[in-house]
Order: sequence, then structure tokens, then C-alpha cells
Amino acid sequence: MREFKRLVVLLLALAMIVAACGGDDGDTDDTEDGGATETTEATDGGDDGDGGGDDMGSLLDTVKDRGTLSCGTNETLVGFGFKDSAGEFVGMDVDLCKAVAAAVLGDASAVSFSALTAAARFEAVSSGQVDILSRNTTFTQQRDSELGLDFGPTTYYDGQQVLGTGDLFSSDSQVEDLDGATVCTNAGTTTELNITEAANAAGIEINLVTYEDFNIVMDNFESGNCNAVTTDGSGLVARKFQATEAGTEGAEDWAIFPSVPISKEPLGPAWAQGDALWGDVIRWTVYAMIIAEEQGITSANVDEMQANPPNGEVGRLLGSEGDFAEKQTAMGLPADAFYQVIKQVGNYGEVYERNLTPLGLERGLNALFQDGGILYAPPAR
Ligand SMILES: N[C@@H](CCC(=O)N[C@@H](CS)C(=O)NCC(=O)O)C(=O)O
Repeated sequence: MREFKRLVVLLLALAMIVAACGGDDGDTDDTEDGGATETTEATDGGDDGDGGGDDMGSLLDTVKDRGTLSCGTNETLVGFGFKDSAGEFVGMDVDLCKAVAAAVLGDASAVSFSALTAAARFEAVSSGQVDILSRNTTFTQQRDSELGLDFGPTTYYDGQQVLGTGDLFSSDSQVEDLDGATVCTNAGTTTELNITEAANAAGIEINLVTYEDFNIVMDNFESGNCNAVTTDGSGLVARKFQATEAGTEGAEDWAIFPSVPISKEPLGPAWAQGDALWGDVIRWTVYAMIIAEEQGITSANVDEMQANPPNGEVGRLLGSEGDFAEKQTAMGLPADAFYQVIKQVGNYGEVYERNLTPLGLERGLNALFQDGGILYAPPAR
């Protein structure tokens, strides 16, 4: 019976992903939702949706038994998920997977990465191919409630913008300036619907063209087939950076606009719905990195901080000796889980500086709340 249920879950999830590839998964259009509704009950993570992941146990145990974390990420997005010339995955989303592996397994390198396109990423979660999806993925109502996913804390607050060549556009350009333009993006994203809505609101017509692979989107932009491309602002900054570094003609004049993004794109990790323990582990790994930045704990001083915690929160977070060693073990992790995260991967600020600062991305909204941003973690108490 369970096997049958799992098969139905998988088939329905597949059916919906195929639908998502053809358009976008964030569509609120009635027709598409009709297909998705059926999937709602079925893709609840393969369990009864009671938060226990009861059929299969928690992924926490699976990952511990396997000895590696399976992470779905991007391989073409510089700064977030990118496979470098040595074949190594690097970037902020990649570092989050390393942090989870450090917390659970004590080894940030115990990760097996799968490179996923936007259109393929959700099936990789529902089929169990990956334990965690960390691939510049926007937390949306539909993905959370209908696609069988749960989302963790936002690791990068983003918003959608447009990239155009410097001869036609400037940083002061507006959506209205896209009237009659061919605008390109990748399939299976929030991006498609947002730009369509923004064009409607501006009373203009655009010719929206989607490709599954963002490299193809950029090829078409560079060859002039697309007048503009649109996606998360961070992705546009990353692509402009990459093209400028590669000496692409005119790339340094490419314009990113409008200055106020057309959407909210809170990016963060996701996993199969209904596994409360696994959710706690991912959530608190992210929070630990944020709290570490708040408390001034870095990969360089974490040994000293663990040995002589300056206050209770630091002691609890790092699983220091004595009364402090309880918090992480209560959630099935080693007492020093977050010490390992900070030692091997770094605090949020270190990870940001390593991956995103070189692209010219300012902290902005992604600064700690006490620095004027909106990053805020609950207390380690
Ligand atoms: N955050 C959006 C968009 C995700 C997305 O696929 N973005 C594109 C543009 S940043 C991407 O990852 N492309 C890969 C690349 O730029 O190489 C979503 O979750 O739907």
C-alpha cells in the first residue's frame, strides 16, 4: 500500500513538473492550478503530512547512515552555485550545503552535489534524489503549499530586475521602456509570471521567450535575439560580472533596471515537506551562521570562543563544555555541530564576503538587522 502511495506521489509530482517546465510553477492561472491541485494532497512528502516524515523516518537519519549529504544546486550561477574550472562546486548556496554536512556529519566536504536546472529542481526533491535544494530558489506560497516542499530561512533577499544592453537601456530605465521588446528568461521560474504581470501593469506588450538553460538565455541576449533578459537581480549582477571578466563586448555597459525590483524573491533552502526534524536541522544551521555573525564568532576565533564563551548564547551555540552542551544533542546533532559549521564554513558574513562581495553585491537587505538589514535569527536558547 505504501509502495503504491509512493508511486502515485512520484507520478503526480512528475506530471506537475512537466507542466512547470512548459510554463512556470508559480502560475496562479486556474487551468494550471487544476492540474496542481490534485498533486497537493499527494506530494505531501510521502507521509501523512503530520510533520513527522513517518513513512520514511527523517532524512536526518538517512543522511547520517549514508555518510554524505545529497545537495541540489546550480552549476552556472557565479556567487551562488557554480562549478569552477577544477570541477568544484562553489558559491553561497553550495556553502549552505557544506554547512549542513558539517553540522550533521562533522565534515563540510561530505556532500554530493547534483547540478539542477530551474525546471528540474523540484522533482529532484520529491523523488528523493536530493536531501536539500539550495539553488537560488524563491520561497513562494505555491511551492510551499502545493509542490510538496518546505522552506528554510531566507539566505538571500532578492528581487527581479531586467538586464539590457547599454545602447538601449540605462540604470534609470523602467519596465515601460521594454514596450515591443523580446525579453528572455529561463523556464520553471517565478520570473516568467512576474514580468508578464509587470508588463500588463505598465500597459506594454513584450515578447517573452523562455529557455530551460540560462546559458542559452545569455547566448541569445549576446547575439541580439533577446533585447533584454530578466531574472533575480543577483543573477543579473553575476552574469554581468562574468561577461565583463570574460571580455564580452559592451558587457561593462549592460544596464540593470528598474532600480526598485519588480518582485520579492526571498531565496533559501527547501526540502521534502513533512520532515519536521530535518527542517529543524536546516533552519538552525542557517540561524547558527547568522547568530555567529551577530556574536562576532568567525572561523578564525571559534576555537577561542568555544573554549571561553563570552556569554551564554555563544556557549550554547558552540556546544561549549558544561551546561552548554545540551541544545544541539536535543535535535539529534552532535553538541559541537554549529562549532563545526563556523569552523569549517564560516558565519553568514564570511560566506557572503567570500562569494558575493567579489561580484559587487552590497549587503543591503541582507545585512544583520542591527546593521540596517533584515537578517534576524531567533535566539539560541
Ligand atoms: N529565484 C527564481 C529564479 C531561479 C533561476 O532559475 N534563476 C536563473 C537566473 S539567476 C538561474 O538560476 N540561472 C542559472 C544561471 O544564471 O546560470 C526561482 O526560484 O524561480
